[in-house]
Amino acid sequence: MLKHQICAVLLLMEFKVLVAAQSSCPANAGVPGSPGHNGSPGRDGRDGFPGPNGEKGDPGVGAQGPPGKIGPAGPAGPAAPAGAVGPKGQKGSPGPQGTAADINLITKLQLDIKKLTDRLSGIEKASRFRIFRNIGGKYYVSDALTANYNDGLKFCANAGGRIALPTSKEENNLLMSLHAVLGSSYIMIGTTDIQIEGTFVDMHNQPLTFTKWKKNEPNDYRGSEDCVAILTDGEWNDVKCNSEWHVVCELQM
Ligand SMILES: [Ca+2]
Ligand SMILES: [Ca+2]
Repeated sequence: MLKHQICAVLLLMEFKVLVAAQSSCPANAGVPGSPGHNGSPGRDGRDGFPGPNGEKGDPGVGAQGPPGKIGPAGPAGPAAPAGAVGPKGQKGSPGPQGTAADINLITKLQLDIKKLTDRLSGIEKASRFRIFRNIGGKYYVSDALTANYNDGLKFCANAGGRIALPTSKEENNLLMSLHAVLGSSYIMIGTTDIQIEGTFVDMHNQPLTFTKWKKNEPNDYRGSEDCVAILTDGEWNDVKCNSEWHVVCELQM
């Protein structure tokens, strides 16, 4: 044990002597050692920050491309304002005289146009009535009016016609057929013997060319039958002019 304590004291003394010697006595520089070997390369560094924008480049000089497709039509523009009416032109020179054939053709066309116009006018008049039937060149028309002879005359004259008067079996049958439509028993027809008893005439005071008298008619019953009506079977009877019967007018085409 003592041995160890002595050794420790000696070591401590040696250390103090060494320190005192280093701090108070300059030592001689030693010989430099030889350079060491190069170390191995270091690891890659991190990416740096982005640099500033460069200057704007010069414009390109590429070749012109082909024309594009035609685009869709645009909306219509506003209408141009109407121009002022120009001055009246001079009268032209007369044309060459037409040939006789031309004149005949024009005359014929004018007549055809008049016929068509008259026919159209007649159809228009007939169509205003509730009932209208065509036969040949005439229309029988009616609004189912009942009236005495004088009022019937006025009614048909105002319609542009006259009281119906059949001038053939066909016309008589057509007029007779209107009984079913009118619900009538007597239809007045346009003939009288007012001027000369026993002589029946039409609206133009002309003798009748067609009649369909019932047996024993006209009888001028009690001397007071000067007008005529057609019965449901198509036969005729003379009747009083102030009696009111269905009126049918005829319109000539
Ligand atoms: Ca009579
Ligand atoms: Ca009679």
